[in-house]
Amino acid sequence: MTVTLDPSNTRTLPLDGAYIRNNFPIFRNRSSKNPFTYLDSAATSQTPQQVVDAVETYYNHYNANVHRSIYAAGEEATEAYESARDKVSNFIGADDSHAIVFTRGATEAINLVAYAWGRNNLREGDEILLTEMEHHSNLVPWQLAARQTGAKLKFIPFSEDGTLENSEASFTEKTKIVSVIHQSNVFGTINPVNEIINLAKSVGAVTLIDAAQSVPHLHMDMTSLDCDFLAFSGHKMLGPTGVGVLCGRTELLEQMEPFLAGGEMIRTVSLETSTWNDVPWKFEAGTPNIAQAIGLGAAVDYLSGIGMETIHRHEAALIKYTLERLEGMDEVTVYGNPPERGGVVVFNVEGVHPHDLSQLLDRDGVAIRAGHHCAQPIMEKLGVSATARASFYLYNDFEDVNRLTEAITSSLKFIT
Ligand code: C6P
Repeated sequence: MTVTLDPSNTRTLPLDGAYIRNNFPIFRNRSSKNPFTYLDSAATSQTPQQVVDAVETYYNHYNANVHRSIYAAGEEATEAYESARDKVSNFIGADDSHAIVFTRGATEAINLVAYAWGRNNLREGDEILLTEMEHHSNLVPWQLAARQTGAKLKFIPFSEDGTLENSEASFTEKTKIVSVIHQSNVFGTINPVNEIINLAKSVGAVTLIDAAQSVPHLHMDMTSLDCDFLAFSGHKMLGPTGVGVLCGRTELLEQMEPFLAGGEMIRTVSLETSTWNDVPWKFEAGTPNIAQAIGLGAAVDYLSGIGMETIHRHEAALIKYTLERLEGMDEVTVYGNPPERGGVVVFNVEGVHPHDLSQLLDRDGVAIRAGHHCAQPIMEKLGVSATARASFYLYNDFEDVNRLTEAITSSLKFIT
């Protein structure tokens, strides 16, 4: 693959963003006066033609329900749906001890555990250990579980640089579940989850990793990570919206009561009672998001074809360059400076509200996120109500960073 040089020709990127963008129809379709500079992949990534084709092929050639249709199209649909499950499992290095449950997204995957595991395993006085940098999706479900069971929430704090503080003291014999964000959607911090999982194991706690921002960007190996649950979303890793994954330890999933109930998740039903299907189908009530799961399978093929380590190195080079450019601008404040980070940066520009900044940048074709990033407790600790955020993926390059900083400069001129 060709490489992209930065404007001063001193650095190269592992991937050629322009070449990769050719696979993504949106970059052709949206370019007008300015190229579409998409810097919001942490919210939702763009979709390559290969994923669109997989979804279209399902609808055009074998659209039928799964697991219940005894005719060729239905069997093809079941085969493609189950093959997507195998692809996802291989992609994250899961072995037989872990099962892949398709959900609507990371949010639903975490709610599934908080509800179906929490309801039967948490008691008054137990501790649920989270960090202060959780996305609302890994905070609010645990607030509900605590309210329902009498368990207590505890938090590992983070410091000014956006890294977790020494967490050892937070683990006690009362800790029953440790649920932590792997890569922060605000600071980009890659948290030391191996260390956290080991500490959790030492007190006999169950572990959940919110991998919504890490599975799309890092090489993941469930066998060595060895957490009990891992949650992530398809739409942040080139897949369609409406599909996500809970990878769970089979033994725990078998012990858990169902989350949603209805068709497909049962083995037998009488008027009075029911028995449950095997894991993972016990947790997939009703008709699943078939096309979306098949699309996720195609996304995983695409990412594997490029290589997760290459993608991570690409984003590391981009974020390094971005930080140099932003830190050179007097009006810009960057929040956090974690040594281990992914391709995400949050910042504010003096005198410009992040929402206004986002709108002004949009005039130059630059799409960033502005707001609290579904992490209001982080904003509160930083003492701001909102920030701007730029996030990168494999289709970005140095030109995108230049367009971001140039657009910030023109916004400042526009405001003053
Ligand atoms: N963060 C962001 O712009 P869903 O919405 O279920 O696909 O993912 C929820 C979620 C869970 N955990 C983390 C760490 C996340 O970053 C997200 C989604 C997006 O930061 C949308 S708010």
